Amino acid sequence: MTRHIDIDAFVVGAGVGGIYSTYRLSRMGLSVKCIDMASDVGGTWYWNRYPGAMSDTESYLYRYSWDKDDLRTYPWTHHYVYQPEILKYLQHIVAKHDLRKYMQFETEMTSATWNEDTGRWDVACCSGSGDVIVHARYLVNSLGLLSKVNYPNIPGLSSFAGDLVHTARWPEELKLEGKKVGIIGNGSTGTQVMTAIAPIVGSLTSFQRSPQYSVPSGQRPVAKEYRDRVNTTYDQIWDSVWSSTIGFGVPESKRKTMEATPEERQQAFQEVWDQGNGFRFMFSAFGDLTTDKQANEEACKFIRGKIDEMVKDPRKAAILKPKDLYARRPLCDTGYYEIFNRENVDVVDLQATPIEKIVPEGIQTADGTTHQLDALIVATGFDAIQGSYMRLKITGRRGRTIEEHWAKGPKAFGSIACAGFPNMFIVAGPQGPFANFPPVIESEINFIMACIEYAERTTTAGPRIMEVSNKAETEWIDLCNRLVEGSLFTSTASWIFGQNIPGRKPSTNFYFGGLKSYLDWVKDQISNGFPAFISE
Ligand code: NA7
Repeated sequence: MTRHIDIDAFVVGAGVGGIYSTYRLSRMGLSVKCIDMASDVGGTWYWNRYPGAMSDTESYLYRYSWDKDDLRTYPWTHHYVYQPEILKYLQHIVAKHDLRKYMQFETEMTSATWNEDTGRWDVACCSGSGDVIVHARYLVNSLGLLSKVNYPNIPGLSSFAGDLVHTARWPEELKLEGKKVGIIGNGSTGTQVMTAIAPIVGSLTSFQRSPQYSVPSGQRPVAKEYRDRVNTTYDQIWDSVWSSTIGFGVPESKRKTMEATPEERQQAFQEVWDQGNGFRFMFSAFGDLTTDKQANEEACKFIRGKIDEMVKDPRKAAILKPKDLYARRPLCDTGYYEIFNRENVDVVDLQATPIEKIVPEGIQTADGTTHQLDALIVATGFDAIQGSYMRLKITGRRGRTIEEHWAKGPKAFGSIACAGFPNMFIVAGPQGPFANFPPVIESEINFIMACIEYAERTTTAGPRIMEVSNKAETEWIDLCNRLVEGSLFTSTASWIFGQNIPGRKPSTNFYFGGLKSYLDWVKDQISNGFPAFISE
């Protein structure tokens, strides 16, 4: 029998965004429930358990800013946090703030329908303990930006007789020691997993479609003096994040690359290379690598030179060196290129010899070779942003579904609300700031909570509705489209513009105006009484 539950706010997803949303809504005094398909909290960090999984944001910023006491007291061991440590941190926050009592796991939202009569969302959920319809005034979707797994569409994939594993669904019992391992995908995930497993596998072959630029992360244990320094300057650190463009705690240079002499350029690139961190390399030495082609090519030359120095075998080095621009999500690593100096690690250039098909014993490439494998890892990423939403039936006003609303590409006003979907909010939706995720997620949730507080405050009787107008939504998308003009990121095909999914038209999925300007814009929206929302 289907149960019915009436609550004020329903949160879907118990990752970084769902946890903070649940915290805020419960502290607002609303009745709240949070569900997740997983068996515990963590979101991305619950699912991505592959060896070497880590954040590439400095540890002191890969956490919530709002628990000041916790910032100064909770331990972390390295400059970058590994997945098990992040998961533990999230579990700790949930326990510390007693949020588990609002949460239910192994429960999936299957549909959500706006009910015009009641002014509520009717949300259908299923779990092992039966089906439930939740009637909620506010629906907060925190399904994750990178959660719908993308499997490559390669003939014969399912015929593979060995272990076939996607990095985002890593089985804990998988043993790779001594095995012949192949991997498809060398993005941020692929490079991490390859670096971690190279020393333990029998052989590792990277089937590489597009080579990647990566710089050292500078991963190392955290010294006491460093932690003390962070603790005493934490307020300033967060202030600088909120007033920055990318929110990674690295300096953001305005210096023009081509105004420096060749020697100065070399020195500036070397300094950020030595300090480590992909975002530092891209944004701290010079301020125009993502907008000026000539400047960008200087950075490419520098990194290619490093690859030549690091990779001893010229054949491997030639395959590993990208030829296109340095204009994807910047990567950093803990010795990625160096693993190719090992005899048990090789790279196959799929541009020269594409994969023909997968056969039970391995991968067959166009040159007729069958690469024998015991295990095949697919590190092929996600159907980012819209992927998580398109598989659900979310129906707003007049029976219009989110699929219809997003037919020409995903869109959300300020990344948080869609026209025709009253009182529905999205965390880390389309057109959010292209910046460090934890501060972005917090910023968006703070905006969502301001909307909900406003609705709760301004209407005492009847349904409390916050519904963004079509006009405001369109203006936001137009702004995002204008901001992306001139960015070199548009020249490379990646998940950032939805181009990693075959057949998908590119769309502007991020707000490239920077975190500070997003926050200033949110402040204006709030202080002007939410002009983008239709008043009833
Ligand atoms: P990404 O960044 O989307 O990388 C996926 C990788 O998989 C990339 O190297 C792709 O090559 C490769 N790929 C995808 N499909 C294929 C096929 N069919 N054949 C060969 N190679 C393929 O995913 P990640 O998980 O690494 O990272 C996603 C984000 O998660 C990351 O930015 C972090 O923020 C966390 P391509 O470049 O498309 O040629």
